[in-house]
Amino acid sequence: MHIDIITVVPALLEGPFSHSILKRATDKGLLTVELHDLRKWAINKHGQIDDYQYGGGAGMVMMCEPLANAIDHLQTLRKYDEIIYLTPDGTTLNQKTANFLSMKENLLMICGHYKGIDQRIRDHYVTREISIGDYVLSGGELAAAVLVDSIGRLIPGVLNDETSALFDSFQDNLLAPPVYTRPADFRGWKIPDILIQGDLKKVDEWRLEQSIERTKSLRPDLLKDDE
Ligand code: 6GU
Repeated sequence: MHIDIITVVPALLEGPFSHSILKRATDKGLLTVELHDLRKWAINKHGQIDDYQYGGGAGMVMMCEPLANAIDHLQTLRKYDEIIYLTPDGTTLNQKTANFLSMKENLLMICGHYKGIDQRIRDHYVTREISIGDYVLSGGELAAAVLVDSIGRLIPGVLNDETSALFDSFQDNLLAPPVYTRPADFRGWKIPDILIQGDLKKVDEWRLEQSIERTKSLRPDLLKDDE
Protein backbone atom coordinates (compact mmCIF):
# COMPACT_ATOMS: atom_id res chain seq x y z
CA MET A 1 0.00 0.00 0.00
CA HIS A 2 1.13 3.54 -0.74
CA ILE A 3 -0.17 6.49 1.28
CA ASP A 4 0.41 10.10 0.26
CA ILE A 5 -0.27 12.78 2.85
CA ILE A 6 -0.68 16.47 2.04
CA THR A 7 0.14 18.68 5.04
CA VAL A 8 1.41 22.13 5.99
CA VAL A 9 3.26 20.63 8.99
CA PRO A 10 5.18 17.59 7.65
CA ALA A 11 7.38 17.61 10.77
CA LEU A 12 4.38 16.46 12.82
CA LEU A 13 4.24 13.25 10.78
CA GLU A 14 7.93 12.45 10.50
CA GLY A 15 8.07 10.41 13.71
CA PRO A 16 5.03 8.16 13.93
CA PHE A 17 5.77 5.87 11.00
CA SER A 18 9.42 5.15 11.84
CA HIS A 19 8.80 2.89 14.83
CA SER A 20 7.37 -0.42 15.88
CA ILE A 21 4.81 -2.11 13.68
CA LEU A 22 4.61 0.61 11.04
CA LYS A 23 8.38 0.62 10.69
CA ARG A 24 8.25 -3.13 10.13
CA ALA A 25 5.56 -2.58 7.50
CA THR A 26 7.70 -0.07 5.64
CA ASP A 27 10.89 -2.16 6.06
CA LYS A 28 9.09 -5.15 4.56
CA GLY A 29 7.95 -3.01 1.64
CA LEU A 30 4.30 -3.54 2.50
CA LEU A 31 3.66 0.13 3.20
CA THR A 32 5.14 3.39 1.96
CA VAL A 33 4.09 6.73 3.41
CA GLU A 34 5.08 9.90 1.57
CA LEU A 35 4.64 13.37 3.03
CA HIS A 36 3.95 16.33 0.75
CA ASP A 37 4.42 19.86 2.03
CA LEU A 38 1.53 21.94 0.69
CA ARG A 39 3.80 25.02 0.67
CA LYS A 40 5.40 23.56 -2.46
CA TRP A 41 2.19 24.55 -4.22
CA ALA A 42 1.82 27.95 -2.51
CA ILE A 43 0.30 30.70 -4.67
CA ASN A 44 3.16 33.17 -4.17
CA LYS A 45 6.71 33.46 -2.93
CA HIS A 46 5.48 34.20 0.59
CA GLY A 47 4.31 30.61 0.80
CA GLN A 48 0.65 31.57 0.99
CA ILE A 49 -1.77 28.65 1.08
CA ASP A 50 -4.70 30.15 3.02
CA ASP A 51 -6.88 33.25 2.94
CA TYR A 52 -9.76 34.97 4.73
CA GLN A 53 -13.18 33.40 4.42
CA TYR A 54 -15.93 34.82 2.23
CA GLY A 55 -18.82 36.13 4.28
CA GLY A 56 -16.53 37.21 7.10
CA GLY A 57 -15.64 35.47 10.33
CA ALA A 58 -12.46 34.68 12.19
CA GLY A 59 -10.00 32.11 10.93
CA MET A 60 -8.27 31.34 7.66
CA VAL A 61 -9.36 28.83 5.05
CA MET A 62 -6.99 26.69 3.01
CA MET A 63 -7.27 27.84 -0.61
CA CYS A 64 -8.38 25.78 -3.61
CA GLU A 65 -5.41 26.44 -5.85
CA PRO A 66 -2.54 24.94 -3.82
CA LEU A 67 -4.62 21.90 -2.87
CA ALA A 68 -5.97 21.34 -6.39
CA ASN A 69 -2.50 21.64 -7.90
CA ALA A 70 -1.02 19.29 -5.32
CA ILE A 71 -3.75 16.69 -5.88
CA ASP A 72 -3.59 17.04 -9.69
CA HIS A 73 0.16 16.47 -9.56
CA LEU A 74 -0.11 13.41 -7.30
CA GLN A 75 -2.89 12.00 -9.51
CA THR A 76 -0.51 11.96 -12.47
CA LEU A 77 1.67 9.57 -10.43
CA ARG A 78 -1.01 7.31 -8.93
CA LYS A 79 -4.62 6.32 -9.22
CA TYR A 80 -6.15 6.72 -5.76
CA ASP A 81 -8.70 4.33 -4.31
CA GLU A 82 -9.75 7.05 -1.89
CA ILE A 83 -8.98 10.72 -1.32
CA ILE A 84 -9.54 11.21 2.39
CA TYR A 85 -10.00 14.53 4.17
CA LEU A 86 -9.33 14.39 7.92
CA THR A 87 -11.88 16.61 9.59
CA PRO A 88 -13.84 16.69 12.86
CA ASP A 89 -17.09 16.76 10.85
CA GLY A 90 -16.23 13.51 9.03
CA THR A 91 -17.53 10.03 9.79
CA THR A 92 -16.03 8.69 13.02
CA LEU A 93 -13.24 6.19 12.38
CA ASN A 94 -13.95 2.64 13.53
CA GLN A 95 -12.41 -0.79 13.03
CA LYS A 96 -14.71 -1.58 10.12
CA THR A 97 -13.44 1.44 8.17
CA ALA A 98 -9.82 0.58 9.06
CA ASN A 99 -10.37 -2.97 7.75
CA PHE A 100 -11.93 -1.63 4.56
CA LEU A 101 -9.12 0.84 3.88
CA SER A 102 -6.38 -1.71 4.68
CA MET A 103 -7.31 -3.57 1.48
CA LYS A 104 -6.67 -0.58 -0.80
CA GLU A 105 -3.58 0.06 -2.93
CA ASN A 106 -3.24 3.86 -2.96
CA LEU A 107 -4.65 6.38 -0.50
CA LEU A 108 -4.33 10.15 -0.47
CA MET A 109 -4.90 11.94 2.83
CA ILE A 110 -5.41 15.69 3.21
CA CYS A 111 -4.75 17.33 6.56
CA GLY A 112 -6.67 20.52 7.20
CA HIS A 113 -5.61 23.44 9.37
CA TYR A 114 -7.15 26.69 10.57
CA LYS A 115 -10.86 26.74 9.67
CA GLY A 116 -10.36 23.87 7.24
CA ILE A 117 -10.20 23.65 3.47
CA ASP A 118 -12.32 25.38 0.81
CA GLN A 119 -15.56 23.41 0.39
CA ARG A 120 -15.00 23.08 -3.38
CA ILE A 121 -12.03 20.76 -2.80
CA ARG A 122 -14.27 18.58 -0.65
CA ASP A 123 -16.96 18.61 -3.33
CA HIS A 124 -14.73 17.89 -6.31
CA TYR A 125 -11.86 15.73 -5.05
CA VAL A 126 -12.53 14.19 -1.66
CA THR A 127 -14.16 10.75 -1.65
CA ARG A 128 -14.30 10.17 2.11
CA GLU A 129 -14.20 12.39 5.21
CA ILE A 130 -12.96 10.89 8.45
CA SER A 131 -12.88 12.15 12.04
CA ILE A 132 -11.14 10.30 14.87
CA GLY A 133 -13.61 11.33 17.57
CA ASP A 134 -15.81 14.04 18.96
CA TYR A 135 -13.21 16.58 20.01
CA VAL A 136 -11.25 19.18 18.06
CA LEU A 137 -7.55 18.91 17.20
CA SER A 138 -5.59 21.86 15.89
CA GLY A 139 -4.97 20.09 12.59
CA GLY A 140 -5.56 16.84 10.75
CA GLU A 141 -1.98 15.54 11.13
CA LEU A 142 -2.36 13.65 14.39
CA ALA A 143 -5.63 12.23 13.10
CA ALA A 144 -3.85 11.11 9.92
CA ALA A 145 -1.20 9.40 12.08
CA VAL A 146 -3.95 7.54 13.93
CA LEU A 147 -5.63 6.55 10.68
CA VAL A 148 -2.38 5.32 9.07
CA ASP A 149 -1.55 3.30 12.19
CA SER A 150 -4.97 1.68 12.36
CA ILE A 151 -4.81 0.76 8.65
CA GLY A 152 -1.11 -0.11 8.39
CA ARG A 153 -1.14 -2.81 11.05
CA LEU A 154 -3.98 -4.58 9.20
CA ILE A 155 -2.16 -4.90 5.88
CA PRO A 156 -1.65 -8.64 5.33
CA GLY A 157 1.86 -9.69 6.37
CA VAL A 158 2.51 -6.72 8.64
CA LEU A 159 1.80 -8.40 11.96
CA ASN A 160 4.14 -11.22 12.98
CA ASP A 161 1.38 -13.54 14.02
CA GLU A 162 -1.18 -13.24 11.27
CA THR A 163 -4.00 -14.20 13.57
CA SER A 164 -3.27 -11.61 16.22
CA ALA A 165 -5.32 -8.82 14.64
CA LEU A 166 -8.27 -11.20 14.77
CA PHE A 167 -8.29 -10.95 18.54
CA ASP A 168 -8.00 -7.18 18.77
CA SER A 169 -10.63 -5.22 20.58
CA PHE A 170 -13.45 -4.28 18.18
CA GLN A 171 -12.53 -6.85 15.55
CA ASP A 172 -15.82 -8.63 16.24
CA ASN A 173 -17.45 -5.78 18.16
CA LEU A 174 -15.98 -7.13 21.42
CA LEU A 175 -13.32 -5.62 23.66
CA ALA A 176 -10.17 -7.71 24.13
CA PRO A 177 -9.95 -9.99 27.21
CA PRO A 178 -7.47 -9.22 30.03
CA VAL A 179 -3.89 -10.45 29.52
CA TYR A 180 -1.16 -11.46 32.01
CA THR A 181 2.54 -12.28 31.92
CA ARG A 182 5.09 -13.54 34.48
CA PRO A 183 5.16 -13.70 37.42
CA ALA A 184 1.94 -15.52 38.22
CA ASP A 185 1.98 -13.92 41.66
CA PHE A 186 3.08 -10.29 41.93
CA ARG A 187 2.80 -8.82 45.45
CA GLY A 188 0.11 -11.37 46.17
CA TRP A 189 -1.87 -10.30 43.08
CA LYS A 190 -2.53 -13.65 41.40
CA ILE A 191 -3.51 -14.39 37.83
CA PRO A 192 -6.68 -16.41 37.13
CA ASP A 193 -6.04 -20.15 37.74
CA ILE A 194 -7.54 -21.14 34.41
CA LEU A 195 -4.57 -19.62 32.57
CA ILE A 196 -2.04 -22.01 34.16
CA GLN A 197 -4.09 -25.20 34.15
CA GLY A 198 -3.11 -25.98 30.54
CA ASP A 199 -6.57 -26.59 29.07
CA LEU A 200 -6.46 -24.43 25.94
CA LYS A 201 -10.11 -24.96 25.12
CA LYS A 202 -11.11 -23.73 28.56
CA VAL A 203 -8.79 -20.74 28.15
CA ASP A 204 -10.51 -19.84 24.87
CA GLU A 205 -13.92 -20.10 26.51
CA TRP A 206 -12.76 -17.98 29.45
CA ARG A 207 -11.34 -15.32 27.14
CA LEU A 208 -14.56 -15.07 25.16
CA GLU A 209 -16.57 -14.88 28.38
CA GLN A 210 -14.29 -12.10 29.67
CA SER A 211 -14.60 -10.23 26.38
CA ILE A 212 -18.37 -10.37 26.55
CA GLU A 213 -18.41 -9.29 30.20
CA ARG A 214 -16.04 -6.39 29.56
CA THR A 215 -18.01 -5.24 26.57
CA LYS A 216 -21.31 -5.44 28.47
CA SER A 217 -19.99 -3.36 31.32
CA LEU A 218 -17.69 -0.89 29.52
CA ARG A 219 -19.15 -0.54 26.00
CA PRO A 220 -22.70 -1.91 25.87
CA ASP A 221 -23.27 0.21 22.75
CA LEU A 222 -20.99 -2.16 20.77
CA LEU A 223 -23.30 -5.10 21.41
CA LYS A 224 -26.33 -3.30 19.99
CA ASP A 225 -24.42 -1.93 17.06
CA ASP A 226 -24.79 -4.30 14.09
CA GLU A 227 -22.82 -2.44 11.43
CL1 6GU B 1 -9.69 14.33 11.58
N1 6GU B 1 -9.19 16.75 12.52
C1 6GU B 1 -9.25 17.69 13.47
N2 6GU B 1 -8.72 18.90 13.22
N3 6GU B 1 -9.80 17.49 14.66
C2 6GU B 1 -10.31 16.27 14.88
C3 6GU B 1 -10.29 15.25 13.93
C4 6GU B 1 -9.71 15.52 12.74
N4 6GU B 1 -10.90 14.17 14.45
C5 6GU B 1 -11.26 14.52 15.66
N5 6GU B 1 -10.93 15.78 15.94
